[in-house]
Amino acid sequence: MKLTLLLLAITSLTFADDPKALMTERGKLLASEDLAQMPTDIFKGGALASMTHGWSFHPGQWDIVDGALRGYQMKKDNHSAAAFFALPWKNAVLQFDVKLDGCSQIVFCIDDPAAMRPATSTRPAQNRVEHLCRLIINKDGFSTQKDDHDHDGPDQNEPFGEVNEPIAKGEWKTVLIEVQGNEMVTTIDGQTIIGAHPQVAADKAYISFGVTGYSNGFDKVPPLSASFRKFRIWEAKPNSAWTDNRKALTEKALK
Ligand SMILES: [Ca+2]
Repeated sequence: MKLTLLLLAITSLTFADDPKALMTERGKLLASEDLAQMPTDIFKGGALASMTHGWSFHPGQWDIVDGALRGYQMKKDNHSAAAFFALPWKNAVLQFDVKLDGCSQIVFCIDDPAAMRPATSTRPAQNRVEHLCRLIINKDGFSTQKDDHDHDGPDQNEPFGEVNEPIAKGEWKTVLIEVQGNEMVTTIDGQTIIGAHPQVAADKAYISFGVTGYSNGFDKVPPLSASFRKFRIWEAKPNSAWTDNRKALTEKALK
C-alpha cells in the first residue's frame, strides 16, 4: 500500500511539468487521451461531418508505436495524414506532446462544426468541416495562423507569427495552445506566438493532427512520420496576468 501511495505521489508530481498558461488558467478537464494505446471510440461512419464523438484516423497510416500515436502520409491518399477528434468547445487550453521523425511538417488544426458550404469554382456545395486556425511545426520552428475558411473565396490565411528555432528530429516537444475569445496563444519550449482574429472566436467541434511527408517522398523505412501523445483539453478560465503577459510578449515580438 505504501508503495502504491508513493507511486501516486510521483505520478501527480509529473503533472507539475505542464507548461504554464499565459492567457488563461486550466479549468475542468474536458478530455484526456494519452494515446499510448489506440483509442476505443473510433468513427467508422461516412463523412467527417457526421462524426460527433471519438476519433477518425483517415487519411494516412496511424499506429501506436513506442507508447504514442504515430502517423504518416501515404502516397495513394494524395493528402496529409490526418487524425480528427470530435468535441464541441469554444474557449479551451489544449496540450499535447509531439515528436517529428522525418516528416516535412505537422499541423494542429482547430475546426468548426460541419455546415453547408456554398459551391466554389472547384467543388459543389457540401456539408463539411472547415479549419479555423492552426499551428504548423517543421524542423526550422513553428508558426500559427488564422486559416482560409472559404477556399476559392476572398478569405485568406493570415499569419499570427513564427518562431525560428530548430525542432530536433526524434525529440519530444510539449505544445500548449490557449484559445479565449478571438485570441490564440501558442507556446513551445518557452517561446510564444500570440494572435487574434474574429474567426478564432467561432464555435469549435473538432481538432486534428496532420502529418505531411510529401516533399521527402514516400515508402521510406522507417516512415517519414510524427508521433503524438498526452493530448489534453481543459476548459479555459480567465487569467488576471494576461494583460501584463500580452504586453510583455508583444514587446518581445517587436524586438
Ligand atoms: Ca479563400
